[in-house]
Amino acid sequence: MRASSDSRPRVGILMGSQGDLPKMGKAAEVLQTFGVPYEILVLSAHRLPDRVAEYAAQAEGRGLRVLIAGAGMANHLAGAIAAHSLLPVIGVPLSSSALNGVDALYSTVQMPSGVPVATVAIDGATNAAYLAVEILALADDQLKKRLKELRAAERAKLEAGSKKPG
Ligand code: RP5
Repeated sequence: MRASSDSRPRVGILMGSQGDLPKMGKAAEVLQTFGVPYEILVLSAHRLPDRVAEYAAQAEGRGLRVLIAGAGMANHLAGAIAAHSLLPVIGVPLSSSALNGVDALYSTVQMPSGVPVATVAIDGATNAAYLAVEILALADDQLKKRLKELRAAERAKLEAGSKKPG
């Protein structure tokens, strides 16, 4: 089920290395659940800087609305993407280093004023995707309805589990 009649990718999921796929693939799983068209690709801020700039500069014109960028170490892919685009950029610091992602967290979250990156938790690709869906839902009633249903279902599940026996 598509979130809109336009089938072009709405969310770009980017990662600094092919090795990041097991973590960043979780964002893709969430977007699939909501029927949000997405694309997923490897783009290293340091190894492919020209392609990062080109991708970010062209993303909005290609129909993308939110970009999710995950990288480990001090790759800082999300910041590099944000430098070249006015789309909302969600950064996912990844725990692929000896510092377990704290290095990536700091480099991703500490953006200079005016070039924001909405940073989620270390390895928080799932929440990055939920945040992307919430952003898209601002202009998509069907997505908003699905988000509300999901929250209600989770609430009901918790309430059922917290009922006193007998
Ligand atoms: C970062 O360095 C990548 O995002 C990855 O998490 C980490 C290691 O990358 P590889 O050296 O395995 O490509 O840039």
